[in-house]
Amino acid sequence: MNYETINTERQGKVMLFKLNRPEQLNALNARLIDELGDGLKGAESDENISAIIITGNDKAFAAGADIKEMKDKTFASAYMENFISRWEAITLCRKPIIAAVAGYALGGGCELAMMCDFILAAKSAKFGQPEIKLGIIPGAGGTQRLSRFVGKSKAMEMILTGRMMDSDEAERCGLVSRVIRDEDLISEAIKTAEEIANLSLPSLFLAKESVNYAYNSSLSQGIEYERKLFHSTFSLNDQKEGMKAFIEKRKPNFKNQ
Ligand code: DAK
Repeated sequence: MNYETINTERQGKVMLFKLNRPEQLNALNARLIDELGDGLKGAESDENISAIIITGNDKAFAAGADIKEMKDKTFASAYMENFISRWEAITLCRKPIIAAVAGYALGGGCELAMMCDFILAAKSAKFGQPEIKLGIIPGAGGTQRLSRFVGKSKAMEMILTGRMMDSDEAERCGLVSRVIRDEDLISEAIKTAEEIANLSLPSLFLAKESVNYAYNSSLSQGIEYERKLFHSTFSLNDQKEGMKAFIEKRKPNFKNQ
């Protein structure tokens, strides 16, 4: 895959997308979002890929949507071009996606990280929704996802003041799953992605679908939905293989069936 604003790297069953607009702190312009969406669609349909990583560079995961590109938009142009739809490829991807964040993850950058399945943060990571300082509000899920991650009080404070939080605060409040030394971020993300990629892909799809359902349902609906998905796992050959391997004290050899 040859793109201008992202680099791709394949490691076994893991596909890594590295945002690549370093002079603009990886500001997310339309081209980058389109290329990332296209890359994700390719990874989704590639049966040799089972897990995905999105990362940036040492200084920035992404410092937000590209302000220079956005500044002259009008209500009509934003509304008519359906500005948000480009971002949907990220949330539609069924394969597990890890955000590996070092440096700034601001505005759309923080929203992009939150669209992934979980966030591994380098010690240097800084998260924020500073849109209010530009006279706008978050527009790619920030008010909704940040509140669900960190609760109303902290989300309100972050969104109403635009202040950033560091990686330790982000871990304390549940925005990120782990904080890792900067120099180990990518190797740790790849190791984690490889562990996931060696599991049964249909089970991973079901697990991801079930967790995501928790954000769109009441507890009782979610429990009911999970139970149905759980029952369906017994139709997989991978379930037979996983349990047989446990009893035979060997590693399972999942075939994604
Ligand atoms: N857009 C464009 N360029 C950016 C940028 C951005 N978001 N962030 C940084 N840059 C550029 C700077 O302009 C500068 O370029 P030159 O001026 O040298 O050409 C270069 O990157 C380096 O930045 P600085 O010189 O500012 O670097 P510092 O280390 O001094 O400061 C900083 C780093 C991250 C604190 C600072 O750059 C900063 O405050 N950046 C802006 C952060 C921000 O406000 N982010 C939120 C943007 S609004 C939607 C989807 C998404 C969104 C909305 C709707 N839909 C689909 C509906 C999202 C909106 C946003 O994200």
